[in-house]
Amino acid sequence: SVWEVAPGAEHYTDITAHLSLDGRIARVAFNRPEVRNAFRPHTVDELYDALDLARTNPRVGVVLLTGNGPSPRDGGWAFCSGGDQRIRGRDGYQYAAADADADTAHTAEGVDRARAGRLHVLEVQRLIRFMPKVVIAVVPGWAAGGGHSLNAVCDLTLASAEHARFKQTDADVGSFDAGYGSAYFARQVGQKVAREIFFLAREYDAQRAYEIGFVNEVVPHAELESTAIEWAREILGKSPTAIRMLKYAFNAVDDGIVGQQLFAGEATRLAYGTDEAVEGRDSFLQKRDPDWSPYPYHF
Ligand code: 1HA
Repeated sequence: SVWEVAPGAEHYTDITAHLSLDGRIARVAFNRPEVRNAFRPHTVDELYDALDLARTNPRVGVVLLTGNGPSPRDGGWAFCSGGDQRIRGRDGYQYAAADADADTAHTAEGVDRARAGRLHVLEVQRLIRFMPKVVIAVVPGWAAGGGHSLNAVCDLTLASAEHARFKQTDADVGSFDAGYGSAYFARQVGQKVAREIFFLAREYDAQRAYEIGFVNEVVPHAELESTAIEWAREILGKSPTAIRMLKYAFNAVDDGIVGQQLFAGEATRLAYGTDEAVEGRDSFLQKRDPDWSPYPYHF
């Protein structure tokens, strides 16, 4: 195999996390194929943890987000079908009670009422959006509801020709992702099509999604993962700083001051590398006036 289990990932139950043998590509996968990779709060906790480990690992340059499959129950494939509707409460998605048994863990009786309902997949969306690395959605099957939104926030998408399906079910189930899942998604595909996708909640196959513009390439199912690795390797051949600045440049226009802040942080890092900034620091530490004379006002 090209993968080894990522350090810290051994205890995950709802996802898997791997690193390529050279440590430069992370593969994070939903691992609840029997429910089309729906997420419960615990899934989201693990996802956040794995993605943050990838973010803070200086060797990792590209992250693949995908879904394991097929379902042992019916052979169906999924990227992610969004929030697990069985444990959705009136204040969000519920943690299972510690003493819930297998039969009640996914029912109203099995929830931990001491812990508030969660909508923290939005924090995962922000982590994907804000991390200075390319995140590729590798879509082997269904991307529905909140899974569709996760696809929207990833930088690139590769989809299985045979099995990938996209459907925005939010309005069917009385939910709405009014941020990246819809408003930003409309930036990708245009307003009319985005409104169609949300208001009608129809099903779109990989080819149609490619034509609309939210899939980068339609790939034979058997080659999906190897193609994702090829794309990752190509990106790893580029300058890390250029990729980082470009991702933040693409984000900034839609992300307001937070987008500017992230881009600006990288600009600050670049500035810190200059002799001019070193002079600013040194003059302070040496309690003398700074000498800016070597640094012209560029035009
Ligand atoms: O919108 C948000 C948020 C917005 C703001 C802030 C936070 C948010 C957090 C989450 C969400 C959402 O994700 S709302 C949208 C929730 N998701 C859905 O409405 C999708 C529900 N699933 C489906 O529509 C379909 O299952 C499917 C189109 C993905 C696949 O259809 P298919 O191939 O016909 O399979 P199906 O038989 O329906 O599913 C296989 C099994 O997986 C079923 O289990 P069974 O009844 O046989 O025991 C099915 O119930 C289960 N399953 C699928 N998706 C979910 C699920 N179980 C729980 N939750 C699911 N999401």
